Amino acid sequence: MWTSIFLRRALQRSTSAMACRPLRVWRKPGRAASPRPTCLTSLQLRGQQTLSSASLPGAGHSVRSVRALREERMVEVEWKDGGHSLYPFTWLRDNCPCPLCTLDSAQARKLLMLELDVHIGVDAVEVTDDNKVSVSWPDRHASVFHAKWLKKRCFSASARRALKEELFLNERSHWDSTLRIPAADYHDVLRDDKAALDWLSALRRVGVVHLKGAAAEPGVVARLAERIGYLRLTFYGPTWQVQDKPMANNVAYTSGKLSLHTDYPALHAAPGVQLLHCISSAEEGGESEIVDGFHAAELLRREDPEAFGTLASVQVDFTDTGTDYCDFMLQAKKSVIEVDAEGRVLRINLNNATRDSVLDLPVDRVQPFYRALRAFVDLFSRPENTVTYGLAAGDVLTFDNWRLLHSRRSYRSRPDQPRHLEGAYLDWDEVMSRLRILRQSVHGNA
Ligand code: OGA
Ligand code: NM2
Ligand code: ZN
Ligand code: ZN
Repeated sequence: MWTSIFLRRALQRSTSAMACRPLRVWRKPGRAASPRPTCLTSLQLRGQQTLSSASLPGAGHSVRSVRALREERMVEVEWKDGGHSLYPFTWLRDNCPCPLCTLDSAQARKLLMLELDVHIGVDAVEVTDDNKVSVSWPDRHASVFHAKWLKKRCFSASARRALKEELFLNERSHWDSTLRIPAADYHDVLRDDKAALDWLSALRRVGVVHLKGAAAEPGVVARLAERIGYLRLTFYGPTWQVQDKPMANNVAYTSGKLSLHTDYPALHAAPGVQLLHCISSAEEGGESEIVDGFHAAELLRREDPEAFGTLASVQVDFTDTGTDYCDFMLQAKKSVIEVDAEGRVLRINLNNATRDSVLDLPVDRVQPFYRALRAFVDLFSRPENTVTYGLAAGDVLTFDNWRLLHSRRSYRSRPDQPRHLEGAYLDWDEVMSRLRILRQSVHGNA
């Protein structure tokens, strides 16, 4: 409730300079406090400064002063570099780093929600001699926060945006047929942290990296998965062999053409990352194309918003039945273009081979669905959007299976040496985890 009062007051103040008045300020007994009169306009301005200063890497995180804003129930930190940040009392209490509240060995909260007073007040705040922020609570508990820790968690919009990007690296560079696929050496990424960091950073940002120089024998994708963490087991086994197989349990295990697809939409949680290692190439054919599905989806959104809307909303059934690692009978429902709550494209799900004949739509929505799907396929298949490449023995294509579509031309194997790729999947959580650890070890703590 106080929040709404705070906001209402803030709004009132912001509409009239005359409404500016000092906020009630807590003063530490015995120390000459230096409360400046504050009004919403300055609060807003300070918020802005905070955001920009807090979001700049390397910006100072030394505390000039702290005070408790009792009415707003927040601690205000003034930074030496000029910015200010606000921290709600409840949030500070919730995140007390003391050994009673935090299990240091797990870096996890011990404090239970049932133990947290969500209307807590503050007795006193001060800057310690070693530039930390100390908060004394009414129940005699005390919390001491590192300035750097606080600054990173500043609640301003730009600081939150910067931290979100640091944690999740969601910024992508979209591409078309002019892409030159980033390349790295297989042995370098295994032995060198900087090379591994560059590999995974490009995998995240661009969505595809070509690793070269691996041996032309099985085991390479498993070794790469181990370098990251662990691979994602599916019904096709821990790693899987793409070969022309009799009685193939998947169209990929023939010598036929595979149209542009993402792998495994029949799983609700489709694998995030795919590794494809060429052990033996075809005598003829077998080349691949890739497409940036995020780029294609944005083009569709612009060129054919109706088709985009249909593909973002219709839940398409996917199915996969057979026996491999063990027997399976999968069903999943997902949209071809998956978007988040803000409408940003998260994932592309499309494999024409496993798209089910079951179509959960009112009959008059069927034809519009096909029209939309065909519009998307036509768009991403345009030569200006596709990149063609051929894998040679020892090459590994690593790519974002939530983002890229990939294809294969039909092929003919050498009589004595069948075409053979070995593949493996990983999930983005594990890949991002390794990326963060590598960033920390290569660039120091982030
Ligand atoms: C697959 C696949 C590509 C190829 O197995 O899903 O896309 O070149 N294979 O065989
Ligand atoms: N394989 C290559 O969605 C799919 O069926 C993609 C998966 C067989 C593991 C192919
Ligand atoms: Zn504590
Ligand atoms: Zn595939």
